[in-house]
Order: sequence, then structure tokens, then C-alpha cells
Amino acid sequence: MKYRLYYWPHIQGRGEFVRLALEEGGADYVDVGRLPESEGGGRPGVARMLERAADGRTPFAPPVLQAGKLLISQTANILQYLGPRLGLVPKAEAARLWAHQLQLVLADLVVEAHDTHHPIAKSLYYEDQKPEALRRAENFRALRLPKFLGYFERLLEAGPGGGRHLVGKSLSYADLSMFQVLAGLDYAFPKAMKSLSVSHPKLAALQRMVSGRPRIAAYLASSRRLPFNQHGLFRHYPELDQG
Ligand SMILES: N[C@@H](CCC(=O)N[C@@H](CS)C(=O)NCC(=O)O)C(=O)O
Repeated sequence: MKYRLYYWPHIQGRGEFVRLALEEGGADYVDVGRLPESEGGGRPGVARMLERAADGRTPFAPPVLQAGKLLISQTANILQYLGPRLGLVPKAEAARLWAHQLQLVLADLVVEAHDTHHPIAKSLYYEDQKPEALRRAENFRALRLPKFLGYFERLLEAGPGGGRHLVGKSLSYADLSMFQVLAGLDYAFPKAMKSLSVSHPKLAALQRMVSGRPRIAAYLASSRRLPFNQHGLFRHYPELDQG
């Protein structure tokens, strides 16, 4: 199967959760948004796909994965589809539901991290919502971030994977997504994350384990991995961070 991933070209964004799974799974895929516009890529290539009706199942927003005739959107839904095909989730139904459930929790965390810099509206500039962003980020750092990280750390402590994996005893797409969220949080909130890292050793170990996997390490070192930047989900505004 040759997959086509549709995602905006200049940010990691939510497309990155899908890319990590495709890369770790050794999948054959085209990152359509990163193709030149002359080859049907770039923003216009992604936008065109969103305008095209697919049996009345036009996706609302990217990332979108094309797999043969299927056009699948919603990050967690895409990973639920790819997981079994790329060997990134155990066979048992309970484990598959668990991986999907964790992916949805991570999606909630991603929205909350994003909303620290855009608490009022996505359509407004950060500079137009700075006082609200300061309040939101303070609350995020003090309450929400420790709550989410504490939850995942406890799962690793209690789980059957010997503290190494979130689902079962081997790597799953939930581990890859956990890695991506931690990397994004490190970029956006380096001081807060440094303070919190002391109490979350298993998460730190998971982050190292994923980044050291041969295919992931090769991907991270390649030009396919865009650096985090100030246009993505995770943004570093020093005034929103504190240790
Ligand atoms: N819940 C969706 C969110 C999709 C989403 O918000 N995509 C962003 C890019 S990361 C987008 O382009 N949204 C356009 C919009 O919301 O109008 C998912 O997890 O895939």
C-alpha cells in the first residue's frame, strides 16, 4: 500500500503524529503537502483535497490519510487505522481500544497546550490575546500539565510493559505520540518541563527510548522532520513559560 498524507507543509502540527507512525512502520508514503506546487503539493494541494467531495465524506481538516480509496481524517482515527497495519498496536481488542483511548487523551492535551497561546481564537494573532494567554499558560503549567504528565507517568509505573510502554509490552503508536507531545512541550515550555522532569522519570525514559529507535532516529535527523517553530501547535513564548 502506498499512502498519501495530506498536511500543511510548514509545520509539524498534527501531521507529525501520523508521520511518526508511518516512519516507524517503514511505510511507503508521499507527504503531499511537501511536494512542490507544480507536482500537486504545497498548501494548494492540501486545500484542493479538502474541497473535493469523496462520496460525501469530505474531511473537515488535515491531517488526512489516503489509503487506496479510503480518505481518513482525525488524527486518532488515522492512527487507529494504521496501527494494526504497521504493527504498532497489539492484536487484542482491549489493547486496541486502550491505545485509541490514550491517543484521544493526548489529543486533549495537545489542544490545551495550543490554547495557552491562542486561548480566545485561532483566527486572532497571539498579540491580540496576550493577557488571556498569560493567564491560561499559568493555569496550564500549574495544574493541567502536571495532571496530564502525572497520569501518564502512573500508567507507565503500573502497566505491564515494565514501565517502558503505554500499551502492552512493545512499542505502539501511543508511545510515538507520547514522545511527540513531550518533545513539543519541551520546545514550548523548557523551564516548566525541566522542573517537572524530576518527578516523571518513566516519561523521560520513554522519550529517550522512542528517539533512539533506528527508524525514528534516522527520521529525526532527516530533512523530513521540520523543526518546531512559531506557527505550529507548540510555540515557545518565553513569557508563557516558568520553572
Ligand atoms: N481533531 C482533529 C483536529 C484537526 C485540526 O484542527 N487540524 C488543523 C491543523 S493541525 C486545521 O487545519 N484545522 C482547520 C480548522 O480547524 O479550521 C485531529 O485530531 O485531526
